Amino acid sequence: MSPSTQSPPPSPDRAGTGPAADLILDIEDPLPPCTTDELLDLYRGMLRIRRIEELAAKAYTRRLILGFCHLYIGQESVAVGAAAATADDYWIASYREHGHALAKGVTPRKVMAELFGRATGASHGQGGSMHIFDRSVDFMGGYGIVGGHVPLANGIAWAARARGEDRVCVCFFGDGAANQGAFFEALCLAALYKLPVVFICENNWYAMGTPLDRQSALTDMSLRARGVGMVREQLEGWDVEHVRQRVAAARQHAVTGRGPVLLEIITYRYRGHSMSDPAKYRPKEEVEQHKERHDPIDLAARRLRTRHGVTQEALDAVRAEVEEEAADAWRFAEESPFPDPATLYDYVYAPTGTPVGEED
Ligand SMILES: Cc1ncc(C[n+]2csc(CCOP(=O)(O)OP(=O)(O)O)c2C)c(N)n1
Ligand SMILES: [Mg+2]
Repeated sequence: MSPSTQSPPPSPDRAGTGPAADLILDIEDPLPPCTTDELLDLYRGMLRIRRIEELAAKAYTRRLILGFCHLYIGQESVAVGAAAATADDYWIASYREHGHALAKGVTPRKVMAELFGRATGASHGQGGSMHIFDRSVDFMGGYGIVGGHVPLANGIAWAARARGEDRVCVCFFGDGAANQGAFFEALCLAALYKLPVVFICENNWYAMGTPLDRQSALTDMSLRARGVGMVREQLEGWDVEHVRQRVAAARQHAVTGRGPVLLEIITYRYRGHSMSDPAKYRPKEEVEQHKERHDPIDLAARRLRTRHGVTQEALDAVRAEVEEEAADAWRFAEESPFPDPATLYDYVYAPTGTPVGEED
């Protein structure tokens, strides 16, 4: 490049000039298509989340689960597709995180026991539905403050890079969170420092009862990346294989030092915002139509039958396995003890002197 065509370095004189480039993720699908066994695994993973949450809803109405409870039903393809691309990475999520925890490998028993508030739960029964945490699979928690965990993803990614790990932090949040201040600040710094983060905005079109077009003048949430110079992509999330591919592409971008990526994945929740929301703000037909057209579990089952030649009997066998696993998780939770009240203040701060990475 000749000196005359080189752009001058940024300086105070030039501040604010020039349009921000729109950086679209330009990595093609990095993985070969799913084998039959891989797709069956994804199908199993999605069914597992759905059945465990259906049981959780039942337990909630029987008052075996108390407090808040936000179900992920309908969105399963996002967490399960992402897990297939980032199994060994760090994850962090919001309060709608039962599905993410299960997809990342927290066992159904530990998840259900946590929902029941029992000592055998992932967070010793002291976190509950919104605060499942399991360091053994690097599931760095669910968080209740909307957008509040997004800056934490930066810290996790910074630490991973400082330790020389070739790993990213995958950060899940909602469309509502993408309107929150901490989100903007975190995005800005992640792009500046080229942190290895894959930000996944799960756009389910609602923040509590408010549809996206009544929360934000901009409804393409991936465009939030543009203002901070971050790479972005928007995709539909019904097809678990497609999610797996695009998250793998985003991961490849982030882990090779090219900086973070904002993926906006369009999805839909079938239940109310939480167990106490009758969801009167949207017509029933909207939900029914969506299930009919885009249910991720039905879509995977259809593909397994038509493209992979899997029989209905084989799919039924997976369903039966998942059913037994969920029933076992309920039994385990119900039979487990409540935490000892003497442990009430445990796990709030890391014990003094605990080396980083060795906390409980
Ligand atoms: C800072 C903050 N403001 C408000 C709330 C109350 N609140 C809880 S969930 C929620 C909606 C968030 O919607 P979204 O980010 O789209 O996630 P979704 O529930 O759809 O998964 C709100 C406003 C909160 N928990 N924290
Ligand atoms: Mg939402």
